[in-house]
Amino acid sequence: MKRLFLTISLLTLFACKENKGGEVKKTIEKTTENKGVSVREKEVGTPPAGMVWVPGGSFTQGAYDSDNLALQHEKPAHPVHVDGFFIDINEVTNAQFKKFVEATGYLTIAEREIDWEEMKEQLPPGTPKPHDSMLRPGSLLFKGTTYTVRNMDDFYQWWEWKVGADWRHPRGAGSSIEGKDNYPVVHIAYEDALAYCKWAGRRLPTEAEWEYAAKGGQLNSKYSWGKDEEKLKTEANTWQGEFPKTNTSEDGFDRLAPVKSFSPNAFGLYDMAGNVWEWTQDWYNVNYYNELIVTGEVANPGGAAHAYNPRNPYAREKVIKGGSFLCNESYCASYRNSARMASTIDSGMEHLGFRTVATPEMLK
Ligand SMILES: [Ca+2]
Ligand SMILES: [Ca+2]
Repeated sequence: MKRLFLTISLLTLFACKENKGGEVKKTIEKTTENKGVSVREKEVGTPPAGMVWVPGGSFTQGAYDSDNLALQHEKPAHPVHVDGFFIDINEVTNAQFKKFVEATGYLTIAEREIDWEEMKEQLPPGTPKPHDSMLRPGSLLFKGTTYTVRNMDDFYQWWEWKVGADWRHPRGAGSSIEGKDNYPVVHIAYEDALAYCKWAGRRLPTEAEWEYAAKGGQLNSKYSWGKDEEKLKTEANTWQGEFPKTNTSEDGFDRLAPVKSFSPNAFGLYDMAGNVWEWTQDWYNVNYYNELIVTGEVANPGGAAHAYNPRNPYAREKVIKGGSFLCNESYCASYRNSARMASTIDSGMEHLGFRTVATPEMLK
């Protein structure tokens, strides 16, 4: 485990603004922008409760040149086709996760004891052992600051390791999920999400599936609701004000919001922007988009063969999508469809959850 070092991965995402492959990307935008959603869908039957069918089609994955908020790792944009799939209309809730735990007795990673010998194998050699008081079950909480942050790379200023924080205690010991059945479950590590999927007969979306679904059929849209940046406050739970010091909560929520608090996108999907980040099944590899761009349109890409992140070389990271209640234009602006971040597979956070998908074959 390396939960304490999840935060290293955050560094990856807010640097390296250099844009490679821009000329190629322009070509792709022209060739795919009007393809639209495929109309050659076979009959797939009635979606399971809480899911909708997303018809397959081709789209441009990644950030356009015109997106001045995009980070380098959202580029180059590249053509992708995804087959149709069913997807949860909302982030998995506390009530849903509770059913799984009650049925299986599953213990999330945040609730388990920490094995330092196991943890240190995934950390840079020579990393000192944290004090024993820190090596206890817990997770990462957003604590904010009381001052204006000058060095936005130093996220330790607004995140803290909290012993006792887990999905049942989202703000640490003493907090609870009582009365919050319809809130997204958080402090869920990748392994936890996989365990839920296995029990539910589902799987996690690929990054391409997730991004395609977020667009809601508006294939050139920057946001899940379309192109209008001015609608951010009314369409998603994000952060308003000076991050991470002052959240003015103009969208109505200072932290998590119940799922479905904002309008769905055109596919009927809620909170594809903001509220909680969502796991995908793809490994995070900084070279992956550059590899895809040379092959032409790729059908159902499943992510890189292995994780690779030079800024966090000992970690095994997966791609997460959608941003959270902490996203702000001054920091990561990750409420955009193409935004992405890496998270170590054994790490949960206060703003990280998931939703599931299924193919017709999985439901037979
Ligand atoms: Ca908010
Ligand atoms: Ca979300």
